Amino acid sequence: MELRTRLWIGGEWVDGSDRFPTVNPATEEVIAEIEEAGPEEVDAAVRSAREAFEDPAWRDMDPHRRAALLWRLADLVEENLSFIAEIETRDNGKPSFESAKVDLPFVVANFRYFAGWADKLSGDVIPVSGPFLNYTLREPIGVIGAIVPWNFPLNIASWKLAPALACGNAVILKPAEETPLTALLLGELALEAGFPPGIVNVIPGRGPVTGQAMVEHPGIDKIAFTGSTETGRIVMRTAAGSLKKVSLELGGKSPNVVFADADLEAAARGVTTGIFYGKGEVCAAGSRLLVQSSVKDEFMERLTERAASMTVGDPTHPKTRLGAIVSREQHQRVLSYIEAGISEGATLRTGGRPATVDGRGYFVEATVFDDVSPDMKIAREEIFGPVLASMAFEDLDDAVEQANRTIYGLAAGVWTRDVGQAHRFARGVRAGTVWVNTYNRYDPASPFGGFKQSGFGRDLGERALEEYTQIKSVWVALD
Ligand code: TXE
Repeated sequence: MELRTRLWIGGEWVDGSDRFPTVNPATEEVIAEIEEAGPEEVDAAVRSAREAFEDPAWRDMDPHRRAALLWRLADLVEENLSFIAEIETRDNGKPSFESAKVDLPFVVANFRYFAGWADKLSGDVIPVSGPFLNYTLREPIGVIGAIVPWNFPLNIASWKLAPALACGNAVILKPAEETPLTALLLGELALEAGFPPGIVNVIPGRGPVTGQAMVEHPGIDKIAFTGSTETGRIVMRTAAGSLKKVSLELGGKSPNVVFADADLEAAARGVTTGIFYGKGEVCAAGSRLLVQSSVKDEFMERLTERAASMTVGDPTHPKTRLGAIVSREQHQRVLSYIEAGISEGATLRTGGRPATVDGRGYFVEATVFDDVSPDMKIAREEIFGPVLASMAFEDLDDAVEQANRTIYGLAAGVWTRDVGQAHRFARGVRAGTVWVNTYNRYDPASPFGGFKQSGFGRDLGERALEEYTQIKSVWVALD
């Protein structure tokens, strides 16, 4: 494979109407100039996807053949894994460990999981009144516009692509402008796997240009979006123009709750990875720590020690666990939140400063704030960086109340040895995923998505099939 920089439409590399640079955030060097899809190219991608979707070669393809293509795509990602992982790390700044050992293997597993669904989509036979047979067909929606963010570029792309293809749709994928490189490789691999040209199109571009044109385009039947809550609102508003379907996986401010009876060492480990994995650029990051007051001091000591030992490093080094923040802009944003934390009176336990490797790069130290109060910015807003806001709670009711004191509802973690307490917390917290004595667990089979302003619709698992199919009810008179 080689680096690609042009638009992938109808199984061909084509030029865009503009260009933008993609930068390696660890070195500040431009990796490549990328072609950008303007409204004209978006239109070309829609035509190509629509034609491919209507073509009997795809429409009438045996479902188990679709399964075989998805399985082949998984194999191709796996065969090229080290190259793709290297590109992901250069484009995003995440450690090679994460790209090669976690993110990309998940992509492979995800395509395999949804390959298994391709020939198992069925409708129902419904007992209705009168001499009628009523049954449902589960049909693809049509052309899916997948708009994905920069934190897990290929991973989240596969969350949309795999179920969309398993259900027989055509896809136009727009990667984030910060990280367009691996999505382009995926487009090429889809053709090699045997998907007809036009079934997978990849069109990089900036959100307000390419993304906006996609959401406005009447030829796209559904937008599957992952990104910020703010942009999610714009997407939903714009999609109303053509009444296209929308699913939104948005931001979070997820609580990680440590009870006094927890295995505190395991909890300290879990809270550390919960906030610092992926540099904290994780929608489900455990960015609000709630610790029961009786063990607060002891726990904060353990945690601070762990955080302080997480030094930033060259993302390509196999031992690095804290990489570079994705872009200069995001770097500034994270630092401004740290300033807000300090000026609003939180106690800075460790970190808090920008860092570089060999004098370059957009790094930030692993940062832990203590004595945070709920009205502070760092307790309320999604920072999307390696910054933890810690608070105390008294009992279960207080923990649930504080955990829910947010506009978001993506995920939550709870650490306790009391089984009843764990389940009561899981019931009480308003979040789409709850982790008990663990954090950041994902599996292609388990649904993921938000409550409240973290969005709606579910990625992954059987539930994702509902996002990419529509139900047709067929009535047959029997007399
Ligand atoms: O996100 P955007 P940004 C949060 C996080 C971060 C902040 C800003 O807090 O600091 O958002 O990041 C496309 N029409 N998250 O600005 O804008 C865009 O090109 C259509 C959380 O990068 O949401 C990209 O492909 N599309 C989040 C995608 O939306 C538009 C992940 C996400 O970018 C568009 C990322 C428009 N008008 C950021 N404007 C998570 N929950 O995982 C932008 N886009």
